[in-house]
Amino acid sequence: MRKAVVMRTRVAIVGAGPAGLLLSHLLSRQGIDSVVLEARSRAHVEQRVRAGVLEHPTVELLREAGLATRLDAQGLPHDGISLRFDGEDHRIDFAGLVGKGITVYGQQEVVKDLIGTRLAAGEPIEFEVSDVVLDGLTTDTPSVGYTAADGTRHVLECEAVAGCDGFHGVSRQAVPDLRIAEREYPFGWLGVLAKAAPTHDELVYASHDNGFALYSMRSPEITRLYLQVRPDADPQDWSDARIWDELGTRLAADGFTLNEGPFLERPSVTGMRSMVAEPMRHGRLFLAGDAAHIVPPTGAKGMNLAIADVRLLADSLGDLLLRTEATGVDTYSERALRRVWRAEHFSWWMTSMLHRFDDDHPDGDAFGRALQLSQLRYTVSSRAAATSLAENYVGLPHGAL
Ligand code: RFL
Ligand code: PHB
Repeated sequence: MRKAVVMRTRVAIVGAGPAGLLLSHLLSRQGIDSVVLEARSRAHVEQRVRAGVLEHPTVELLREAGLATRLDAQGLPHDGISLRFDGEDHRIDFAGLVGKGITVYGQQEVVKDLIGTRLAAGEPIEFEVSDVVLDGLTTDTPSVGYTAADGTRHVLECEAVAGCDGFHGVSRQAVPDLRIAEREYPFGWLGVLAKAAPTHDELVYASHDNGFALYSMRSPEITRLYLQVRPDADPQDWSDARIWDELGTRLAADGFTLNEGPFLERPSVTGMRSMVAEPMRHGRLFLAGDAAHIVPPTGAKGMNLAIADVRLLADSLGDLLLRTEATGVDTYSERALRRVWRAEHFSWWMTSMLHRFDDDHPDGDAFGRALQLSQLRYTVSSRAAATSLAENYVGLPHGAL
């Protein structure tokens, strides 16, 4: 066998999603070099349509880190959302309740901004790597082996490894005695991106007897829509006409019209789960983002949590690698998990309140439905309850918990 090419960096980062890319940027601003290893191609990671909502603290961080030129020009600031039920809209006025808002800006745009910034600074990203193997994690000199796109084997020697490789990555498996808490939901989301001008300025979360629907957008020309479907639903069973028809039914409200338009990509179905893996650290390996936790998308928290994790991690690694101060890394998992569990609760709560459970599900009986409706009515009519939703949705300040 040919010998592996040995290289050195301070931090090896596995995964070029929002977590891995932002971590490399925040480290580089502290003068700490890192190498990002990504299994997929650049085109793939830049085109993957995912999250769309940036919390207030996420936007602040991206601005502070010098990453917000396009975000400030093209992001859509929103001051509230609507909860729609019984055919009526109930606005949650974020600005009035908590004095902050959110910004609608696609995750893949954040990813493009991060990749562009990194490459412009001459800091490479290794795309299309395979067979990633983590080694020596309980020593001060861990390493990451991988096969590069050209088939050559490499070993990256480093001082810390960041597992930012998402839910399907390899890093989580490298933590022994991992405790996993999880919940699967009996639904999925069918998501579509339509070339159609949004007819409503803010997101609409609609609870309907046929199931949940979400009205979102990406730009003044593009609408993003989701329908609750069965978790095993086959997108082939959902013709364009059926999707528009169902969206029209679930989103119906006085004075609301839905602009239809061609889909920009094939509709896809995402299953919904909650998962938290603890601890988020093993020796010199640190997990961040979807590698350590998953939330159902109803609270719009996944990417925001990934970003909150790496902010903590970048500061903690700075302390360790520049000042030989280990308190930050020693408490990273515990501090990150406080925000993770808050987001888990909020996402579970929004999901349980808004989705339709099947009749034979324990929460789908008459009692369960009446509780959902009662919670919706309370949330939109009590200032205290609406404020709690608003505070969680716009995002608690980093470090608040
Ligand atoms: P990512 O984005 O999955 O990135 C992980 C990267 O690691 C790569 N990878 C590997 N690389 C090297 N070697 C290996 N062995 C590897 N295995 C995997 C992968 O190719 C990938 O590039 O994780 P990260 O960075 O932690 O970011 C998390 C977010 O992507 C995720 O939480 C959000 O997209 C979730 N999410 C939402 N989050 C929000 O904050 N607001 C939203 O409005 C929102 N809506 C959503 C969502 C996710 C959705 N889907 C499709 C799951 C809506 C949907 C429909
Ligand atoms: C989106 O625009 O993709 C989006 C918005 C809010 C969510 C989930 C997804 O809760």
